[in-house]
Amino acid sequence: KESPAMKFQRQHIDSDSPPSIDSSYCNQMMRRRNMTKGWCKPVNTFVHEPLVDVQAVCLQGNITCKNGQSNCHQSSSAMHITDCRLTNGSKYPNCAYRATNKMRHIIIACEGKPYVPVHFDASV
Ligand code: DGP
Ligand code: DGP
Repeated sequence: KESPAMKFQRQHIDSDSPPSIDSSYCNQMMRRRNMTKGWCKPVNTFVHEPLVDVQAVCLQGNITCKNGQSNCHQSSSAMHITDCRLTNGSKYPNCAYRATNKMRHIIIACEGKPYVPVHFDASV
């Protein structure tokens, strides 16, 4: 079974793609990474940085998550991310996304031993 840590990597890590991306990126990646099965996941962020750099965020600034849990962490550096957002007219099973490239501090939730990323909360 897929662990929460593996699920985070599937949904949010894309280290090898270039920082600049067009709209077809989200349509392809949301499908390839299994986020368009059963429904269209409405908002999802991909991080274009090495996995170890994202894992290291679990040791950086501790903040409260949007759900009130205390296990979120904000990256000390800005990171290359792509924000994928479902378009207004999009209807399952035809999930159509808009892609926006950004340089932002990421906020992720971490859990477990080892303490690793399990959820993408926001970017600022
Ligand atoms: P807004 O930007 O106001 O439409 O809100 C979108 C919210 O989604 C914002 O709080 C950040 C959050 N968000 C961004 N990427 C992800 C993601 O990959 N997973 C989850 N669960 N939330 C995300
Ligand atoms: P995402 O939120 O897009 O990264 O999806 C990962 C899963 O994490 C999803 O099933 C929702 C769940 N989740 C939402 N908020 C939190 C949180 O604060 N902590 C943890 N551990 N999981 C969360």
